[in-house]
Amino acid sequence: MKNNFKENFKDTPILITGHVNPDGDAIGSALALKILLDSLDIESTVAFDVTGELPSNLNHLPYDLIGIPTEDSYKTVFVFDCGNSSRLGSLESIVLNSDKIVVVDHHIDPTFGDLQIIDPKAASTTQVLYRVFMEENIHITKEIADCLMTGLITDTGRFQYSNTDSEVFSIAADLMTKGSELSTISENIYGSIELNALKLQSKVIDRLELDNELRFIYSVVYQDDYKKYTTTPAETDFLIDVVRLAKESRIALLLKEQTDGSFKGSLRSRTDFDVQKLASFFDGGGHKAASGFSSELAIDEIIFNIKNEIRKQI
Ligand SMILES: [Mn+2]
Repeated sequence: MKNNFKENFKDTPILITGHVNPDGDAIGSALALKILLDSLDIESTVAFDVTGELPSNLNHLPYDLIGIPTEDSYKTVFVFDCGNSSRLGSLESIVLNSDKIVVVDHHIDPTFGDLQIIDPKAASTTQVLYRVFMEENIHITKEIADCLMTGLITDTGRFQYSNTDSEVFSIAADLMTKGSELSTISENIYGSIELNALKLQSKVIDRLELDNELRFIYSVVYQDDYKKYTTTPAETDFLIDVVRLAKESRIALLLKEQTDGSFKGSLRSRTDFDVQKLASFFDGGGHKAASGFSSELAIDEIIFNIKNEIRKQI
């Protein structure tokens, strides 16, 4: 992977972004680059399309470095963790109108970008970015290490998903050597859930439906739930991990109703079953073990289609 990454820092202003409602991997990679560019006195803006607030369990990251785009187009755009430009949301046109797009990712075949630095086998985008930094002899400070570590932790489910290989541990070990506080970050991400969101978990468990034959389990969060429990979608990302706990299941789905009545689905696999294929039925994407999609269908229709697609795979 010889890409002279630093060459792309020359043409400013620079925009740094990632997928809508960014997760730890997208925010972690974006802020790692932002910290680096700041240290080099290179002008850049980090921005995302976010519905509501950024998740509080990632607020160990320097959220204050995130801004809003001030231009209609940029000389250079860095896009992280985003396999399809439509996943940029409201920033899509700014990105596509910009002179040069550099995509750093671990999704399969990103459909856009002038320069693609991609490894679909990598566990996280921060892993891909870490390799680039190492190749280019970029000094990884403690702050950068914490950002890279965050993506590594969240995309491997705390080093538990099947994408956790020895390189992941080598990188994590090196980031710790550079000062990254693994346990503090993990505690914030997984051990600090808003009480109201935690109470909503009981509702999600109540609604669990298991298909024994397909070993498929799912549950739903409605817009009304956020009101009733005084919480927000950003605080409830952990709920899919509750759904996927059921021993009887191998495929887990959590549907979250959106403000317009459509649904966002999060899929997880507990075996080598490929949930990306299920997500792609709805034009969604992600990875073998964790994928997502959006749909305007009713819940019954979504479930009917998912079950059909599962049957095709087994
Ligand atoms: Mn990712």
